[in-house]
Amino acid sequence: MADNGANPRGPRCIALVGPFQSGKTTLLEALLARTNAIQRQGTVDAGTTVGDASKEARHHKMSVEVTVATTRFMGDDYTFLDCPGSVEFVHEMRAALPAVDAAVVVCEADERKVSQLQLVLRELEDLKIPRFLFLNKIDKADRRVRETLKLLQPASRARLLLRQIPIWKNEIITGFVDLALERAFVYREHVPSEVVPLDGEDLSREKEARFTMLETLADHDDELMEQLLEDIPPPRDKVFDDLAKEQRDGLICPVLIGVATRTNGALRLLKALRHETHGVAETAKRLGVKSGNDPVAYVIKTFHTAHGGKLSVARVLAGQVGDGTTLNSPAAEAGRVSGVLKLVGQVTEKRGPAMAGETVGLGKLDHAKTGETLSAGKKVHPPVAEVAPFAPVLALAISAKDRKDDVKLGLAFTKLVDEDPSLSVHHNPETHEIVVWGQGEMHLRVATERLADRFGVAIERRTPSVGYRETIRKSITQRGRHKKQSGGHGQFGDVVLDIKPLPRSAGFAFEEKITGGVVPRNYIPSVEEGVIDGLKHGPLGFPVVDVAVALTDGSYHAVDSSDMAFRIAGRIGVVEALPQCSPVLLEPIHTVEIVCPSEATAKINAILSGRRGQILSFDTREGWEGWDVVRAKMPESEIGDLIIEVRSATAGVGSFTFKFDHMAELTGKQADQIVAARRAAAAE
Ligand SMILES: Nc1nc2c(ncn2[C@@H]2O[C@H](COP(=O)(O)OP(=O)(O)OP(=O)(O)O)[C@@H](O)[C@H]2O)c(=O)[nH]1
Ligand SMILES: [Mg+2]
Repeated sequence: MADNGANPRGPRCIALVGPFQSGKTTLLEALLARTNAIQRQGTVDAGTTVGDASKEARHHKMSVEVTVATTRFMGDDYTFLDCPGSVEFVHEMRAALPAVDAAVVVCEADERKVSQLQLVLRELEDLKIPRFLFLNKIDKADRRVRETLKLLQPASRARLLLRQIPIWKNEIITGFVDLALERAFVYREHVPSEVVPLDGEDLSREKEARFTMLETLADHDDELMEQLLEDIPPPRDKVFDDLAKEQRDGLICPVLIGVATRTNGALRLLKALRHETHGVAETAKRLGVKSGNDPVAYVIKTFHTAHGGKLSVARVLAGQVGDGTTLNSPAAEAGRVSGVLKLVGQVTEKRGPAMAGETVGLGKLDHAKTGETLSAGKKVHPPVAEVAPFAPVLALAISAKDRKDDVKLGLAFTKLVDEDPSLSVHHNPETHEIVVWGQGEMHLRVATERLADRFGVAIERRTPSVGYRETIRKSITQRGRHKKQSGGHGQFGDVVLDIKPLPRSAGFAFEEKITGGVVPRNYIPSVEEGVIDGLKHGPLGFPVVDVAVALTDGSYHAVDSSDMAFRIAGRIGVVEALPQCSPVLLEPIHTVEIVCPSEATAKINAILSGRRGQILSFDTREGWEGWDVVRAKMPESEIGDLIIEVRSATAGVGSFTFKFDHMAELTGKQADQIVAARRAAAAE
């Protein structure tokens, strides 16, 4: 296995994924430094990394979007996609994954992050993407790597296979032994590790660990098993072949170790990627793309640049994409490529056409969307992947500080949602609020920061209104009379209304029982309009629902009656009647379905009960070992910030979906507070 020479696999696209803050962005920096794409390795803490270059990411010292960087290593191009680890930005990762050849899952020896690791590994397992585990931060390790692996194993369906073991000196890890190569290395800061003789205690530990590794490989290779049983040392190439094959078949996940901040382990990782990951041909096959001349590309991410133009990061899966190529999506024409760019974070460089396997920036594809498959053949290529964003869990009401920015705000939102489909924006016509839905507090905060930073719109944020309603519990007969004599023409309308409650969710019904023309036919629709006017704001301050109103009697005046007069009379009748009908508040109740690791289920139940939730059931989550699903009915007002508590009870991995179920009466102190708050707001 020569390290140099021609490599038929060509450009690779590799995702860096893993739990929150495990060191992905730092590892990208290390890989770029090691391959000389950058002069010096920056740090996240100093804000000098290639990744996380946006103002928002720097400010929060976390990744909030995918960073794309292409570098060259031993004659091949590698494009790394550094994905955010926070569950609130998981959509970025999910959209990026389908087109990659392999993933490096960066993790730490931290039991609180095992569930997050499981979520990430599941995505990769489901998509059948070969993966390495990079056990980072081993400079801080205080337990043996083998124990760490035991801790992490439940997160992975594939066997975690230790490829490297650390060399300890005085309780500090000073280097590692590569078990496949059978070579020992001593770490040196920011320069490649030095090969040292493998002897003494390290050698006996190596022998033992290597045997364990080979045994695991032999589980799926009879020939190797025989060799082990007969004590024949297997050829090194065979071991490498087995490693690569079993990883590709999803049977094992090799584990490498390192310290991203010091570039330790970066070179070995690069070599593993070089030798053991396949190129675009295999990836295209997995995605059902036939090789050929017709271009097919997958959009990893699309965004609006500071200069206003659109840039789409795409991996070419077949054919060639150059300046002027017209690309279509299954939905519509995406546009004509104007500019093909090499990307290293925010630094871009114009380049020639991109061949199959390359990951590049494509300019001016005005209609391209994140996660879309673009093609230029006679027939539009079907989507290679469908990436539906998770349902949003947290909402924020937003308005422009200055009303004259309303239009600008609308346009900015269109762009933000275009870039990030896990964000959605709704207009509430009843409250005139713009409500933004997202994946959590930080997600929404970053969205609002972008509005200010990138689009220059200053905004105000509020908790969105809950959709309260009110209804009545008693029937009444009420007269509504409107009479005005001012100068010439007067106004006269007079109606008698029977008002009664209807069953829940029956809405509103209007009936007329006029006999003898006491209210002329042509005025009756106006009476109904007036009634509807009167129901818009009930005595408690909310729209009134589930009532039936019948017009039973009334009178008119030949000259002074008019549509307007009868409309006003209808409204007066209702407004005067409702306070006497024992009005009651209605609140929306939703069915909520929470998924969480089983050890958090008791906490989740407590959270739900504390929020007036009525638990309906809890079960094991199908297909998810060690997870539960809890169903409950819960008031909308309690769902508002539920995600914050659910996340803190589940180390960030719990989530929920909800659906409107019914309206329920709310009385007592809580109802009084809501009504008082409504009155105070109306008086402002
Ligand atoms: N001690 C030590 N710290 C590290 C190492 N790698 C990263 N860190 C630190 O861990 C923190 C998080 O690093 P990042 O590279 O931002 O982690 P990330 O995985 O990209 O974070 P997200 O993208 O927000 O999930 C920073 O303070 C890094 O300096 C390492 O190998 N050893
Ligand atoms: Mg990061």
